[in-house]
Amino acid sequence: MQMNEPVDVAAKRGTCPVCGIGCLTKSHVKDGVVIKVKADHKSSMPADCPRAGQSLAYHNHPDRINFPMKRVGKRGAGQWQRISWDQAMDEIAARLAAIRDQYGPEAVQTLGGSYKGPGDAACWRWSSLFGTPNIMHLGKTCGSAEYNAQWATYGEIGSPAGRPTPGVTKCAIFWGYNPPVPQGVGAAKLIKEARASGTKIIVIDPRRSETAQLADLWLQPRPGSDGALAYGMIHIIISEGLYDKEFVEDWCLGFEELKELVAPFTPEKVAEITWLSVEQILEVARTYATHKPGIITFGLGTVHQGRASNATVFGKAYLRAITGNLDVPGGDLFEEQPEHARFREEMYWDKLISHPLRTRDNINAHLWPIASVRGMQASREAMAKVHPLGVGAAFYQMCTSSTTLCSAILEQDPYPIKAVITQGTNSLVALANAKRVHEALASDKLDLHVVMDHWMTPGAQLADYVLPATDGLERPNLGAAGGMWGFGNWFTAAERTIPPTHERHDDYELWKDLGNRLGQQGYWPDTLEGWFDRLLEPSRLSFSELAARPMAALFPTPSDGKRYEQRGFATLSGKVELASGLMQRLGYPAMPQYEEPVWSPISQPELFKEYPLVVTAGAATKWYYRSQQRQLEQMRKQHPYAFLSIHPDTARDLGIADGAPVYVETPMGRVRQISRYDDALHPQVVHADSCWWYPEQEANEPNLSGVWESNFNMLIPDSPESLSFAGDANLRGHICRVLPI
Ligand SMILES: Nc1nc2c(c(=O)[nH]1)N[C@H]1C(S)=C(S)[C@@H](COP(=O)(O)OP(=O)(O)OC[C@H]3O[C@@H](n4cnc5c(=O)[nH]c(N)nc54)[C@H](O)[C@@H]3O)O[C@H]1N2
Ligand SMILES: Nc1nc2c(c(=O)[nH]1)N[C@H]1C(S)=C(S)[C@@H](COP(=O)(O)OP(=O)(O)OC[C@H]3O[C@@H](n4cnc5c(=O)[nH]c(N)nc54)[C@H](O)[C@@H]3O)O[C@H]1N2
Ligand code: SF4
Ligand SMILES: [Mo]
Repeated sequence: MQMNEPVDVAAKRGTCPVCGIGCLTKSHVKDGVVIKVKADHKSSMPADCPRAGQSLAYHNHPDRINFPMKRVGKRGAGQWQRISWDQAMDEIAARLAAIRDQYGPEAVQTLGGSYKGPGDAACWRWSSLFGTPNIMHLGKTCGSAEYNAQWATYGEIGSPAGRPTPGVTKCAIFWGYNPPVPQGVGAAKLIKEARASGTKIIVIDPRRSETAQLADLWLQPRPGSDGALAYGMIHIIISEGLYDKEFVEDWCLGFEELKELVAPFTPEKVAEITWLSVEQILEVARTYATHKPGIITFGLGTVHQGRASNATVFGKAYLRAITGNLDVPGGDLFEEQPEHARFREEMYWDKLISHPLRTRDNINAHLWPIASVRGMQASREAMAKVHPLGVGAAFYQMCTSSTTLCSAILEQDPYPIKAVITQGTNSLVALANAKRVHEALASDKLDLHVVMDHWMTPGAQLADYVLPATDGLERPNLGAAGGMWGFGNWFTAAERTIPPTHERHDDYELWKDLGNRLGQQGYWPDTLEGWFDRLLEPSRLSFSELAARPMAALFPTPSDGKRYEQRGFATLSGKVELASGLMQRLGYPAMPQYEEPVWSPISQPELFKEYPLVVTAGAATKWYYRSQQRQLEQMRKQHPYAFLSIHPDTARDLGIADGAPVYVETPMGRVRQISRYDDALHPQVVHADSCWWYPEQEANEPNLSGVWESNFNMLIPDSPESLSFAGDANLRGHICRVLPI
């Protein structure tokens, strides 16, 4: 022990408060105050996370919201009155009851964004019991289309974390996915280890990402054109006879239709669409098909392309299937149902939703039936043959999109949304067409808007009530996003490091307290720990028993794969449905045609003359978790502004110096960012940081913490035709122009 270390401190386990990943920590607590936080090295997440050192800065920051507040002036005027939790809960519950009685329970929408811990699952539980199918969570912001495509094709999802097995996996395609940023140095190490063991590492990404820097083969497609590449690869694999004939024969339906679908996608044609070379396209197809087993990862880059994602995500699913890579060790091994916890049971929507007033499906159902209660039920029926609960897909896909949320508020189309409860969404910053989101949230047509957060976001400025949430240090956690979202099968557990400070409450308590005032008595254990006990019942461990283990985690039973040989695939036919019966039943084509994004060089050739660059926006950055942590000085020092990365030749032609302010413009307007030269980009492609706002600026209307200054999402369309078949926004891959200021 060092001489100057306080003697009465004890290292306590807990959860890192900085982002929703919720890594385990060890903290020193003195007199009830946390004085030092370190990573718990037994945790699966890294001590190397660049944000982790900021735990205390985050927890103690003077701008944190610490007390419930009620709006007393006009929406957005910044006039607040401090009230008690009881008053807030009584008033909010009374207003929700009135809205439910007048408009039906569907008129209440709950919003959650990126993964934030146990609040999300508590929110869905509440929504089910209240009777509203209108929830939004990372199923939309992180792109549900990719999982839906897999569920519609083979009923399960393969290696969602995208981790190659060194020595076994022969080829790994990181497609629109950059694990060293979201998963840290551990992921980079694994990729290097796999490569050293002989795995071919392939990266498909317009940027020279951290993963691209580790690759054997790196392809830089034009943002938004990945669907053409996928169909081109299938074309090559079929025409060169490189597919797994036996697996296709025995297990796949719709192979002839697939052949026909991809026939036009010759290497030459694909090269023209994607700005790749014919040689690259041939090489990626042949390498993947001849190095087995192989994986193709999930990726935000491929699922944030709106309607262009349809061919991309189905194309990825077809590739995994026709090469025989489904459910094989080292390939796309299927995740098993979570055996330790009963999240899926919690998400058994049509059992829970029993409110007599509820008569309508969610607000998307008329546009994107896959993302509806009807779609969820059809999908679950298909899965039921394989999984007794059969709800894996079901829950995640049922999620409204911001496009219809705005129409429901502003135009009552297809029916009114009158209340929005936002818990951990920075809605004006993270959602597409931010101006329309603003119009909806500022509208008098919205009767009630509640925001629970750690900070006063631009969206919170428009709320009627703002509520303070606990962070990781102050609340217990039953971790691992996968588990809490109803798929994935490992859980970590950590007790609170200290009791909640000020008047911060667990997100869980919001739902419990509203629920108990709205007829849900008996459904809500008194504490979050109590709810965790209930959830963990299948494991026969209590939450505190799990948290007290030397390794406070539950892992899945390892699988040898090929479980389909006994039980079939979790589809309507029990086979891999290249032509999807589920999609057809819901009114979609059985296979999606390739489509360009709404504003692309090919879909808008005339406009492309005026907007001659293509922009992809929002790759995850090291220092921030989406819109978060802009308040923290250390982060801002490292990444002070929204950067626009641009090829130096292109920049110089435009008279833009490295580090100079620029405007990025799409047909919807312009934002200001700071140029950053990147000679690894294609000269006609730029990357814009997304989710930017300036918490240090004036918080009230009209400034709203600088949300209109650099926020690329106000330049992104949200029209129904721009979105994926699941209603996911077209966040990346638009034509744009860049101008010096
Ligand atoms: N153009 C473009 N737009 C994008 C993206 C992109 O790549 N490009 N990425 C998209 C993706 S993948 C996502 S997930 C979304 C993210 O969208 P959001 O989820 O809206 O954004 P976040 O920044 O993750 O967090 C939102 C809020 O949650 C609050 N918060 C953090 N922890 C807690 C908690 O424990 N409790 C409560 N109540 N609040 C908490 C934060 O303070 C923050 O205000 O953005 C999407 N938007
Ligand atoms: N440090 C950190 N970690 C995070 C987050 C964070 O913001 N910061 N966000 C969290 C969240 S909410 C999520 S959803 C996950 C996301 O984790 P990832 O899936 O890795 O998401 P991104 O980095 O947004 O996008 C992955 C890659 O897609 C590329 N890309 C962009 N456009 C295209 C395209 O048109 N085609 C192709 N093929 N690729 C393209 C980007 O350049 C980027 O390198 O990470 C989580 N972890
Ligand atoms: S900031 Fe997020 S990823 Fe980093 S250690 Fe904390 S919880 Fe983990
Ligand atoms: Mo996300």
